[in-house]
Amino acid sequence: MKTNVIASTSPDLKKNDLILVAGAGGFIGGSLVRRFHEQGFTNIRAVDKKPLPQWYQRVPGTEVLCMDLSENENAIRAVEGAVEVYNLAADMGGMGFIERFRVECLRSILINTHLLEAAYRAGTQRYFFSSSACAYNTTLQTDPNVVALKESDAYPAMAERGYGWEKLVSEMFCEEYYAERGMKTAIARFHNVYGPNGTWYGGREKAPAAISRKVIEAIDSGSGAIEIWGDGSQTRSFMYIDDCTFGIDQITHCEDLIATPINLGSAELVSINQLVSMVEDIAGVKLERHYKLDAPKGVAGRNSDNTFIKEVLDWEPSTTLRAGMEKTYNWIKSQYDDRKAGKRVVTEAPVALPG
Ligand code: NAD
Ligand code: GDC
Repeated sequence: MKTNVIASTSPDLKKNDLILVAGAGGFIGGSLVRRFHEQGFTNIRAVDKKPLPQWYQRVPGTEVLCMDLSENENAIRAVEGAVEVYNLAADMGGMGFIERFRVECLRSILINTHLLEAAYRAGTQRYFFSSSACAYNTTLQTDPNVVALKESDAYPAMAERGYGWEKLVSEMFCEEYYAERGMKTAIARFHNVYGPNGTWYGGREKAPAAISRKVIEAIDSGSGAIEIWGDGSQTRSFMYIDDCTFGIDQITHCEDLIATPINLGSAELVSINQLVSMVEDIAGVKLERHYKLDAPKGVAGRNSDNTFIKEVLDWEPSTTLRAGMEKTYNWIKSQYDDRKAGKRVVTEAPVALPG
């Protein structure tokens, strides 16, 4: 089985074909733009609603547009001439965000709805949509000793409130644009993606970055303690960013996966307590653990069943959590130190308070 072969897998594309990446100012979108740039693609349009200073990465030689893609006329402008469209734009974050901003998460449906129609009318040849494991039936995720989720576990549906349902309905849009109109769409259900150049503070961060930052803060402040949401028994798998961008490329260009939702996630299951121990080991410290039981916890357990992706692509995400967390922790530590020294860091878009 191929593991982490970072090679060009976009056979259909000419190097000067226009690729649109929506959400390019964010974590995965920015990394995807960088991947295409490194593969030698010369015509990349990077779009995000955030002002440029808040973009996590800015890749040289790309066209940059700052616009709100929930506005239809902006979506039409964004897809002009695009041969491929990758939609990674959404108002999202870790559990601290999606449990409190469900309306904002649901409103992301406007982005995909407008982009799909605009891409269809523009004659786009491939359209990728970033779905989520939050689309899966939550009644199957009530035990930390979870059975890994396979693609058919999304139905009968009982998705994560707000965010998960938006993903499920947007998946349906992608399926029907192919079934009824023949537009080749691709759908990946990401399982908790982490790595450098992502959100690490401000409220949208997910557990890998949050725990890394909290360990760094504990060391810096000398507090000797860390606050953990829940009782730490919750289990997850965490996928390293390079596996994610490679998987997006593979899935989008696989004829057997057109309009077919597929897991894109690691199968390495860990508890949050084990994640904390791993970060402590990387940092060379042992901390007192304070459990905040009323904090956002999401599901009790979640893992990716990679049977289907191995069968179709002969590949699965395989960067070990330890290897990925060492890179992630070190990057966040450098960001933390830079911010403390008053230097520019990856800035977090302020979380819009409701009302
Ligand atoms: P992110 O927040 O870092 O990036 C999303 C980007 O979309 C942000 O920069 C944001 O400004 C932009 N955006 C939001 N609304 C917009 C709008 N109306 N117009 C234009 N841009 C807009 O998130 P990410 O982690 O990079 O996630 C990318 C995609 O993958 C999202 O669709 C997310 O739901 C999905 N996903 C991510 C994960 C993960 O663990 N990171 C897991 C499952 C699914
Ligand atoms: O936020 P998250 O990474 O999202 O939380 C994972 C687990 O880590 C939760 O049980 C949470 O309570 C626990 N946790 C412990 N301490 C902390 O300080 C902390 N911060 C955070 N954030 N979590 C902590 C995610 C969604 C994404 C995406 C992925 C798809 O849910 O937030 O939008 O859809 O799922 O897999 P998680 O994994 O619950």
